[in-house]
Amino acid sequence: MSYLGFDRGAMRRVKVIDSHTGGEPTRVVIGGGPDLGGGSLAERLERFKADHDDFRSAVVNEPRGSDAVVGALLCAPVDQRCLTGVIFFNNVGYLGMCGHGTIGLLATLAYLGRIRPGAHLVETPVGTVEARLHEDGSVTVTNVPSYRYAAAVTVDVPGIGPVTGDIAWGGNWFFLVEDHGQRIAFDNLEALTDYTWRVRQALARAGITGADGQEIDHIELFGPPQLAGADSKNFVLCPGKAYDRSPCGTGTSAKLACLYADGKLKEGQIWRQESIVGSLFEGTISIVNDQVIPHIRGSAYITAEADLILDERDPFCMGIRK
Ligand code: PYC
Repeated sequence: MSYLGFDRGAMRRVKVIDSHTGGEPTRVVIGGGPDLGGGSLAERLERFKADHDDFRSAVVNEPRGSDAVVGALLCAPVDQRCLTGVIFFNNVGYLGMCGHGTIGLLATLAYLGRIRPGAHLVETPVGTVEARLHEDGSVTVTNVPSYRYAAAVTVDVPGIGPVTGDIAWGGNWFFLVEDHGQRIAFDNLEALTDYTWRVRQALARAGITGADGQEIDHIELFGPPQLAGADSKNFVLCPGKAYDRSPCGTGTSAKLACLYADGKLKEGQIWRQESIVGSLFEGTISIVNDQVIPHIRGSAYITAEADLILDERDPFCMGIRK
């Protein structure tokens, strides 16, 4: 029925559940997403990029979302032992893995009554991870093998000077900097964003990459913790220039791999990573076949259950693109 041009039945609806993990939002698409066909998650990610990038923007960008929102599209898994497959995306593109997003995904599926406490396998474009839902609602993500790719790499950053950091993989590529002279504090967000954005651009200009020439699109700074019991506080710049409100699951995985490589973290030892907004992840590692396997524990809370409306007459129907 059409009323003032609104034909509710004809409008495209996307069913989503919103949550936040340590302050960082996740929007899980549980209905109305594009059909990406078959094949591996990595192949379906390529189809998502090529044919449905406007859907990504519609779900996470303004006016429906914000720069901080990470979207999660549920996909049928290839490996039938897996609970689901998932492709994570953000304001400018796609993520290999997402730690806070996986915690949000498990909380979402628990909220929907689709899972019980216990271990569940989740397929991502960069590998299968395990996510354990605990009785108290918290989630431990056992991430993909993580490693330090290069230690003490120096890049010359215009307006700053030489900056030295480690390049590490935690499901995404990170440049991790300890010695930066910045104050890691919530009232210093603008300066932290400016500093890390300059570092990221300088890395790209200098051709400094992760393995196989992959772009380093996350920059992570560390400083002293403020929370009692925490080991460190971080600031993480995400690919689309938003900062991670959570301690960043893949970033904490990269940090654990570097600590292990430096002999500063043993198997089973707990590392408590505080985020820039004061939320906390607990991380440990196990060593399997000489590989560092990070385990990241955190909690997510549901914030909304909604239908996104995609009205073709809306000039910003597919979001305001970056
Ligand atoms: O938790 O891995 C993470 C993450 C990546 C980008 C934002 N959050």
